[in-house]
Amino acid sequence: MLEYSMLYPRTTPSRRAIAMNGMWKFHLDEKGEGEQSGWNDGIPGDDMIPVPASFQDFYTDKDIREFAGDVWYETEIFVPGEWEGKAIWLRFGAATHRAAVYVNGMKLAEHEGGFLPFVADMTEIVRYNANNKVVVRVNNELTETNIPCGKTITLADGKKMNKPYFDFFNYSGLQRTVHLMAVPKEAVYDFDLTYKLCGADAEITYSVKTTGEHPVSLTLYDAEGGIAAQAEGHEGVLHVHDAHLWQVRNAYLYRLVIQITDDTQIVDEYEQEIGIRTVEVKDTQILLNGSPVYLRGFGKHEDSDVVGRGFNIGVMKRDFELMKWIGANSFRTSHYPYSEEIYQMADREGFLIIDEVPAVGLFESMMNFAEASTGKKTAFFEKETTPVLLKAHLKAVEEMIIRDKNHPCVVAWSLLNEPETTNEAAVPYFKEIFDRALELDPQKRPRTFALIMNSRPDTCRCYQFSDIVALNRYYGWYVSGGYEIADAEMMFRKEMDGWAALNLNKPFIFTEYGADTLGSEHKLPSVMWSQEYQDEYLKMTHGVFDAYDFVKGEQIWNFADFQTTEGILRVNGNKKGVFTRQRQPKDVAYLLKDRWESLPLDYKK
Ligand code: BDP
Repeated sequence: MLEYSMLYPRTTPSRRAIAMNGMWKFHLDEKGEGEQSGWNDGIPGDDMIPVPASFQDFYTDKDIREFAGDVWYETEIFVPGEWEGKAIWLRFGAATHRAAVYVNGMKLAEHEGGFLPFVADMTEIVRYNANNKVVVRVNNELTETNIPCGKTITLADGKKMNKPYFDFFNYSGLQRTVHLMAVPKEAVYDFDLTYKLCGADAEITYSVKTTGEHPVSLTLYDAEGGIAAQAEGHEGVLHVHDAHLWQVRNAYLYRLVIQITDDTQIVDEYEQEIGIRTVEVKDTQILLNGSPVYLRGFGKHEDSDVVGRGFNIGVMKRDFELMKWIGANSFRTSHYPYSEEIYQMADREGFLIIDEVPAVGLFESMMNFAEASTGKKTAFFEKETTPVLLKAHLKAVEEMIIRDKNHPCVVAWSLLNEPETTNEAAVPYFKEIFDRALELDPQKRPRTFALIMNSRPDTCRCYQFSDIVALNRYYGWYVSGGYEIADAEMMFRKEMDGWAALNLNKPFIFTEYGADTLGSEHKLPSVMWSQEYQDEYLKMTHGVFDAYDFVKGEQIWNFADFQTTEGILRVNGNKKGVFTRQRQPKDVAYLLKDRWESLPLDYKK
């Protein structure tokens, strides 16, 4: 059990939640002196930046953009006197990658992992009817003992630099909303829901965890506000007559209200929109409410101009409009759990989400040769530090599943992206992660991970853990691109024949395929990087998907161009977007729109 509740902050008759968005004081800790110099009582300087946002892209100084180390934030928050008697929390949507929180000078919380929420409980030290000083130290250094993996090096001039083992810019800071919350001391802590469809009716089996002993009651309201079902007790069943199901791109949301009451009054009330739907894998099918679905959509990033990975409500809206326009029905939250508001929107819009934990960069590379001097290659999962990494990874899986389990949009868990799988040492590591996910999820949603190119039918030792086998494949881009594309297709089909021969009787999906393309380039006949080549590449790739019945989904890499570390393989970022970073279509968007609008939802049923 986590030491704090993961429930999304809401104002209800018994609760208060105030978003602390705005300008916060900000200071880089270049010398790593903040802790000793008492910055917990107040940070130096008078610079201010917006929260939520990544700090990197506001400044014109490259040393700031590339900064590795501690950055400090400070703000003041007024706590109303009428909140006395409640628990007072600061709830961080995320702090990337680790943080310490101080209120009125006192350290109240520390959290590791940059993409999931945590709470600092300030009840004991709060000053009511007064301003309280909030200081946050955020550290953005990459390590091999936390996810996502990378390392931090020191340059000859003494400056530190992050070296990600992954292909997205190491944006960091307070990138999601911080809330001030007042919650009753006896409160709803968590709840689980599982669904069963019985003809036209539905049964919702629930269990509610509270922090006290008073009785619990649940009321389910339909979209018109009518009462659809009621139940009493910490555990039980809500019987919904003539249930409206939550369907792909046709969402129906009920409002679940959970109350704790004593003889005279409501002790706590929490509410959340929920959708009635089942999800399961049967043979090679992915079934939603018992009917086959073929996934079409994207691997995405939280990434946009100026605010970087900061949650941007306008960009979120634009992205959903583009996904609807192009005929998508799903996306993967590559490569980390996204802001909670994005899942709320997917719940309303009926998009299916493959929810991914930030386990990326878990791969052997030239940088990771632990025993390089001896010439002996150590596989990624047999390092001395592997147990520490596993612990951080398990904790992220726990936080993600507890945070997201009640969203109807979440239909699968992606537990790693492109890990090393060809060495036997990966097997026990995978087993722990996959077992834990199954144990934590009341709905037992399918689990998956994205297989890198060299994890093939003959080399991968971990595909058996997946309920849905997810492939990231770049035949015609990283392998035999350009005029060699016919060879690429042959190799691709050969690999797919290899999977077919294994007869796994599981659905396969493509969680990545794509070609870097500059929105500025046209060339006839095509060359790699031109829009014409992106079209050609997709036509070849889709032809292969269509030839294998067990392929039950395609999520192209990437929805939009996104920022990466600079280097000779990246032209100011990764350009595999179907849309530019400014969210305008490349040619290929029209090709995808034609295809996706013509594919039936139950394609290859
Ligand atoms: C895969 C990664 C993804 C990269 C992509 C690419 O999963 O993060 O951005 O390839 O190379 O390796 O474009």
